[in-house]
Amino acid sequence: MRFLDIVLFGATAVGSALAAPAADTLTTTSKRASKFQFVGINESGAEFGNKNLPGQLGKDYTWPVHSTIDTMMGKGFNIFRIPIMMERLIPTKMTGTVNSTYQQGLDDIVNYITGKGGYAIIDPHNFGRYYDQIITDTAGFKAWWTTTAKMYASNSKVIFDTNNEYHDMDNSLVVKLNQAAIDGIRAAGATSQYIFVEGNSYTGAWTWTSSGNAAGMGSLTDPQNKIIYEMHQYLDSDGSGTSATCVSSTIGQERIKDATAWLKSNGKKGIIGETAGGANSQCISAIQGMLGYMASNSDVWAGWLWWGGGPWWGTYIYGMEPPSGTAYTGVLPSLSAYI
Ligand SMILES: *[C@@H]1O[C@H](CO)[C@@H](O)[C@H](O)[C@H]1NC(C)=O
Ligand SMILES: CC(=O)N[C@H]1CO[C@H](CO)[C@H](O)[C@@H]1O
Repeated sequence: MRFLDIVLFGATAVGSALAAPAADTLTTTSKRASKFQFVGINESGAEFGNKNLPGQLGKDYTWPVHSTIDTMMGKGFNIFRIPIMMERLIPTKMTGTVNSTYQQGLDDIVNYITGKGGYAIIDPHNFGRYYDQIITDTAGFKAWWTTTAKMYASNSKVIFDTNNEYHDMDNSLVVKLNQAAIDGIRAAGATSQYIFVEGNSYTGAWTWTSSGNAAGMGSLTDPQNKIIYEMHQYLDSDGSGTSATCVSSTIGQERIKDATAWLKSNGKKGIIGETAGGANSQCISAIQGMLGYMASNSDVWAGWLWWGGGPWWGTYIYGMEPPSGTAYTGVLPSLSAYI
């Protein structure tokens, strides 16, 4: 999902911040029905209010809530993507030092998730920009990642996502930034973790070839060989994830065919890091079709994550926050076979 939506929801949904946490409690960890290694949710909050940097905790941004993690792990989810702002964690310059207020918030949610045996994805939700400028300083970007990865070097349940949805940049720059992140993470001594890389054009699966990502992204190298290609796929007409209407009941599987072929012919692993559709029968069929197709190609698809959970979404069309989020009540009950 793009900046505009985050700003919009960040501005309008703050009222619910004071609502009491969901009463759901974790009783047992559900048995996983699917073959996927990772099934999870994007947990928004810390990237909200991103026009206000650094911003204030509780006013401009918040952190995902522990009880939501409990509830969703109880339903079988095992991976949570935590969008953050690069500028909030390391302000002023990418080679700088961490802001301890923000770091404590990140540590708290990451350690909570991984302490329960889940995976936590650290997702700089920056679209390849730092203070709104396209990042061209690959050495600075590498330094940002070395500083960040050092904090989690000993936690193998952390996953590093180089950046959310690069777009409108040179494809070659996107490849260089991904490689710099990989190099920076490994240089920090973080050698056990998966690294999720993302492509240009909002890392869309449906445009993986036409955008040019297919031409260059395959050349990324990791001495630990733990790269997973994170692609995003929404099922509305322009693929932007802004409508509750899906193109057709078969659009999900159609849109990831090309990327599936690329993963197979290049011997790579992929994950759908963001997907969603409206709470209606056409979208539910489209999502089921896509996840079923991924399950039958689980040699290359490691899993999927819904967009999105988090305490401030309110009545958002794709809201996956318990107990009353639109997708939590209207879509999730139809997805149990794919978790
Ligand atoms: C650190 O972050 C907090 C909010 O997370 C902010 O209030 C504070 O101004 C920041 N400090 C610096 C030096 O950026
Ligand atoms: C829709 C959306 O924003 N999904 C995010 C999941 O992580 C994020 C979300 O902010 C990236 O954009 C994706 O947009």
